[in-house]
Amino acid sequence: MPGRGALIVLEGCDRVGKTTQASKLLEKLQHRGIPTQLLKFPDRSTSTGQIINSYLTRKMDLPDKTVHLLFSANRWESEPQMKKLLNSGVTLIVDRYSHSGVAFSAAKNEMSIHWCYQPEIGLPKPDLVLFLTLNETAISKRSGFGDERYENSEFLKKVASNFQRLKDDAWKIIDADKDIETLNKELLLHVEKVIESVKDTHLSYFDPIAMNNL
Ligand code: FDM
Ligand code: MG
Repeated sequence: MPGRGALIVLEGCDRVGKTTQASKLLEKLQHRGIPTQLLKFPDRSTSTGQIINSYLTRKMDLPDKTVHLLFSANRWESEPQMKKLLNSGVTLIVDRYSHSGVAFSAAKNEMSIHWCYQPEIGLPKPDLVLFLTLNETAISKRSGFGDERYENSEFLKKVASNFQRLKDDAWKIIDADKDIETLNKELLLHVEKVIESVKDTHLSYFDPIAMNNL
């Protein structure tokens, strides 16, 4: 039995390098013969993803709670496939997941963190969350924001403080202020360790208890 794959999530604020690091991890794991797939949320290619994309690009307005639930539904659309892949031994590298869902929506002050977490209950829980951080100076040196919703510093400060409240034992806080290759090697060490340690365990799920203190 090859055992199950690991669910590995890259999180953090905008422009910290999540997408670059996720595809490099995929490349390296596949090169080592470890079955791996890359997922990205929001997945803008699905039916819910297209509405989310229209919202993010300001082509459509939607009430805050509606958008929140759409982001969650966008993950639920992938859930059957994620479970199938993980249980058949495929490791998933995921670029943003439920933590972005909660941290971004709760930053709008319309919904509590607790409320935002509810629709995530039952989704596969990550074995490892690589949370990439950058200080203000380092971030200001990176290329600027685009024109999507949420791309402004004030809002992202609130998102960052929400992320701090979501940390648990599965999180590794990583200083991303280093060159791409050095950072990727550091991430790969954590990833390989987790792949090895979870392969004979059961997948776990977000549960109501984890968020009791929010
Ligand atoms: N975002 C992302 C959310 O608000 N909720 C979610 O559940 C997810 C996964 O969507 F501002 C936000 C984060 C970001 C925007 O994400 C688009 P990408 O990574 O830039 O595509
Ligand atoms: Mg973006």
